[in-house]
Amino acid sequence: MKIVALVGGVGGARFLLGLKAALGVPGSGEHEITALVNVGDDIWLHGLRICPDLDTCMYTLGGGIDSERGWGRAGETWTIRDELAEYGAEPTWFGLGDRDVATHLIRTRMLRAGYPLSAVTEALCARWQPGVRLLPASDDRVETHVVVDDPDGGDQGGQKAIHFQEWWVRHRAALKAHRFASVGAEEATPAPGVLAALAEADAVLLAPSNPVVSIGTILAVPGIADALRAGRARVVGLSPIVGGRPLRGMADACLDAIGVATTAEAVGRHYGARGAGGVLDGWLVHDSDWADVPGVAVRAVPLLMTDVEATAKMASHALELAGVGGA
Ligand code: FO1
Repeated sequence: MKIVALVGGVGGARFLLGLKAALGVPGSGEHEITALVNVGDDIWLHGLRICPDLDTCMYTLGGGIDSERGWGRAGETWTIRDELAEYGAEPTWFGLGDRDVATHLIRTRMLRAGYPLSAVTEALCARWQPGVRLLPASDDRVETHVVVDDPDGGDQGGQKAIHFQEWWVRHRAALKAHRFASVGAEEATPAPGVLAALAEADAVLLAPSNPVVSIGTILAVPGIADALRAGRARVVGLSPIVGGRPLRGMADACLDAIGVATTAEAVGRHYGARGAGGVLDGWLVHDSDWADVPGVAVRAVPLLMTDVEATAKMASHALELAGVGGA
């Protein structure tokens, strides 16, 4: 079976661990997982190209992640970060770990040599062997920027656009977000292999990632949402909202900004039914929630990714709802 999953960072990576377990990947090779990974968080810092969601997936699946933080490397040291701070080299609010910097140096060197991000990711994954093909949603820059109240705007009520990472890491999403912009989306195309993977998929899953700045930003790449709708595979999403709250991160702040309530039902309706301009055929909500999403088959199952086994059960439920059966 060929399964495609749209994923963001921490939640998406954890989901992929469970999906691998549910399908016994890598194993006898009859199942193949391709992850379409969000690139909206990517940022140039200190001359290096940082790709948080690709790296979180690569490290998590390759066994190098710091599972406490959910990003960056286990056993990390911070000498470079501290030395940069000693020079007063801004920004100091984004911590680059020493081991992590090696990844960014390889990526930056390859990008500067003209390799597309998808080729860079493949080269980095040769070391980490994630067991899942990691594809950036696009090889083009499609960066998420957030329009916020300008903290220095005084009483003019000024607004300004800042990079998602500044909003997320420096301000902890505390600045009210008015809207999100996927800068570069108009000119972007899906990375090589993305449309083919969607065309050949037996099932497509939307991981329980942030619906706005992870799944939404993947669907903002021209051609990807249409490919989900045109594909023969059923599309099943898993709600990242449980009991009216996001399980991690600050999805509520993002949903507020686009006027979507922080409920499993509202997010399901936001993704929409395939037949009505949306992308969903099925929607999994946590067993304490319910959702009525017209045109979409809804199932309530446990959705807490407490460990790989629990996540594997979620993935199996999603695969069943997608009509390809569990493991
Ligand atoms: N998140 C933080 O809250 N603080 C950081 O200093 C930080 C550094 C960082 C470095 C590399 C990387 O790949 C991720 C990093 N993150 C950090 C997490 C990152 O902001 C998030 O993982 C995603 O962008 C949102 O999912």
